[in-house]
Amino acid sequence: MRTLHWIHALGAIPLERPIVMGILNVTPDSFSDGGRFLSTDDALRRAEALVAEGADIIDVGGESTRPQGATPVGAAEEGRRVLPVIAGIARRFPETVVSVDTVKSDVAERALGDGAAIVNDVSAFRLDARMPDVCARAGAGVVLMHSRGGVSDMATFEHASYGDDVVGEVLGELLPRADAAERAGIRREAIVLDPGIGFSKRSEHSLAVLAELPRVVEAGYAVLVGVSRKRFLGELTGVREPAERVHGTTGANVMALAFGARIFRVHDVAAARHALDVAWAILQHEQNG
Ligand code: HH2
Repeated sequence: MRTLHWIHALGAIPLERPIVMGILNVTPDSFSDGGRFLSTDDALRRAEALVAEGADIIDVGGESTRPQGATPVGAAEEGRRVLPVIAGIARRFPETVVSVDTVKSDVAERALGDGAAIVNDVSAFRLDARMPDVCARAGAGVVLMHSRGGVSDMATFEHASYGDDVVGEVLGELLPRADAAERAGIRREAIVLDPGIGFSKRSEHSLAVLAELPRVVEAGYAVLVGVSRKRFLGELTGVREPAERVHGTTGANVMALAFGARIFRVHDVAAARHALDVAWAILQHEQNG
């Protein structure tokens, strides 16, 4: 059965249309927008713009996983960056769902207490054993993303070795994480799988995952993709500057939608909103017509 709603701590998001998750990095070092929204005021102004452009969810992160080898931050510093922003968004934009992009249960727990409804864990609960319990108790929605290694090397090629069946390996590592989450008490409808584009994956691995996305969708969980501005798009298009990769991002998102993804994590919300809504209308017309 296909999941029709994504259940989270404060309600449910209908998945009968593409859902756009706007990225808000409150970090000094993120690969494409690091340092731009470090103060709470700047971050809240950015959140307002993301909402105006049509974001359904705002994903607030305080620790970069940048490909050039990210610097891990402690839970106290990460909390100091993201918590005032999460509380501010929850207060000012009560209609907007907030997710926290963290691998740390302390940060997730405090974020859920301050108004976040979803925990986006790029390690799929590999790096903090308390994470499933924290999410289960809060009734949080969760994103379980495939990666290998720790925060500082998961977006590098350090662990990017695969045999012939990249998607098979990704699913082989990701599905046990979803099983463990369910065993900890997280409802199946609260779990979203993300194959982790660019995480421990060279361009050919990211392309293989996107081309075979229907196999990820067949696992029976809603699927999120995060292609926005990523390195493989730069390699395919020759666009070196990440902020200028919006057209490549759109191409990958539209294909992922056609292949069954329903949630799209992006920096450029208006472009994704428009492109995905138009592509969705065409797909629906095809199915109904
Ligand atoms: N990608 C990034 C961070 N978080 N979460 C999910 N679920 N899926 C992704 O693909 C994903 C993610 C990396 O992008 P960004 O946040 O722009 O960069 P940085 O890690 O440098 O902050």
